[in-house]
Amino acid sequence: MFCYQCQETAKGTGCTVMGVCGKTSEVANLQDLLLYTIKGIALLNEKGKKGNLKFPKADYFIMNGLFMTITNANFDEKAFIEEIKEGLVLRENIKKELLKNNLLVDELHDCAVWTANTEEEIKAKSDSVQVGILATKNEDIRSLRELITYGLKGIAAYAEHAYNLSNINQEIFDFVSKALTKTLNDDLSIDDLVSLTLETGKYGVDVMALLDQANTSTYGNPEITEVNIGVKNNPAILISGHDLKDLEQLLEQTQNTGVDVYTHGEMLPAHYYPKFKKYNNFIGNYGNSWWKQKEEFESFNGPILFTTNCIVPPKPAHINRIYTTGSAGYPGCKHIEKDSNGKKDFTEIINHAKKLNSPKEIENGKITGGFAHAQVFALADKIVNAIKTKKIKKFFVMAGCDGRMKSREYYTDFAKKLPEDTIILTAGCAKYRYNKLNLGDIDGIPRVLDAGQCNDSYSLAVIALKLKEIFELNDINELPIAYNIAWYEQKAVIVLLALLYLGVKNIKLGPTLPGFLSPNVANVLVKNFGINTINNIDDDMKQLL
Ligand code: FS2
Ligand code: SF4
Repeated sequence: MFCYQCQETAKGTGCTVMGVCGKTSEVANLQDLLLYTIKGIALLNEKGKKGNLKFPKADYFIMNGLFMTITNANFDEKAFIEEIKEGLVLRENIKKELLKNNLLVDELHDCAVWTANTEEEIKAKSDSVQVGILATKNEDIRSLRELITYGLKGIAAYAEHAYNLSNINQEIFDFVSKALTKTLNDDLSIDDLVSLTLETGKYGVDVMALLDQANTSTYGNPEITEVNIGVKNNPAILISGHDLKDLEQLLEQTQNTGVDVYTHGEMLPAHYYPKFKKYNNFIGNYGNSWWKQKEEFESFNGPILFTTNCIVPPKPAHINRIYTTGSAGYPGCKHIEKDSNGKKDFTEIINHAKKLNSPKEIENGKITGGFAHAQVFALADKIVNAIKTKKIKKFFVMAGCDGRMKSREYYTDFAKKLPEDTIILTAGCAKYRYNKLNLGDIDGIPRVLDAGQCNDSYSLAVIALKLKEIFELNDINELPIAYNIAWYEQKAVIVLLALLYLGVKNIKLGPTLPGFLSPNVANVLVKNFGINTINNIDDDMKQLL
């Protein structure tokens, strides 16, 4: 195996024996082979375009498969083998269509022709260097290909949540296939790949806008909300991950069952949506960000439903009360599939909850959030006034991911040390580093404004663009906004590329720069965009203030 797609990659260079995340080398190789198979399907999709042939099943397969390979989403060897088998069948069906239309004339790349009849053959293929990251020998080309691929994984994740709410943008699907096909093309220069990277950022903005539209048109615009972090006495289910449609179905099915529902990790922002407030058994948020789940699942007592990443390999004793759905998976944990209408039956989890103890309280009180674009626009006069009267000197976008590395304590300390005339704009699970610090408010505006999940970083960009318009500035970088972003997995990669596409400069990215950036590619990012990483709090604060 060789994997360097996340921030915790071994020694900052690559996991080679086993993932720091807990992924086995077998699963890592199968993920590579799934990606390879996906590229073959994308390539055929591209051929179809020449004859105006569309393959919606291929678009869905590519999206879902990419999502499955995101860090901490799926650890289940069997799920990957099944997915690859399905991909091979789909690929051959597409070929038949292309042949009928005389669109299959050139010789195809191995990723579109390789085949296997047994699991052993699939595993043997997954083991070969040819399907892995290191098959690309030039380290700069490899770095850019992977940067683009990770951005596409982020796009796929967000597109899938939107898809589950019946919001689809065909242009995004088309771009994903085009970009995947280009990562196979040995004729592309570094410059070509750099522009493809920026184009990926453009589709990052588009997909986050699509998901924002899907979420807000279905569940209303997030509004200021106090979320309970204590517990009640009923048995309960904990729902984690990012998929709001799954949450909605769970809330519907738990009505009048005596079973409560709590959010974990990135599901916290669901409480900010008006539509979810009508459910009396939707009690609050339990615990903190993803990496604290082992202890928090212990004290929660009830079953846990993962709708997406981030899964930490569970204690054996917890496996039977962990359920997965969608792109998520873990060996031994029951996976709940959707039916042909997108319906999921959570009866088994609800009945399971009834037999278990209610959650043990680990915190109490409330946390405040719900500052996505519409809510912030509603407060615009107040905010603009506070900026004009210098009560707010600067905004710090501290969005992105949290992680278990000790070095991430930097973010809590940085937040604590920020002057009192500054505001933190946050989104994603990075927020757990400072959303319980009680940093106070400025004229009633809380000093930590949480827009939502990692994809709601889009809201932060919309807010910045609005402020640029109000203050009649020419450049988004003239605003009193500094960016100190924490990354962990590939959704943060697409958020970063989206910000670069929007012209944001001098982003601090930490706690370390990605291991997949070769020195030359890192230099391109430093030279053109001023990207830099964290150093120590005092120097960084000086620089950003
Ligand atoms: Fe946090 Fe993990 Fe949101 Fe990432 S819960 S690092 O998936 O996408 O953020
Ligand atoms: Fe290593 Fe991260 Fe890849 Fe897991 S996802 S194998 S921790 S680089």
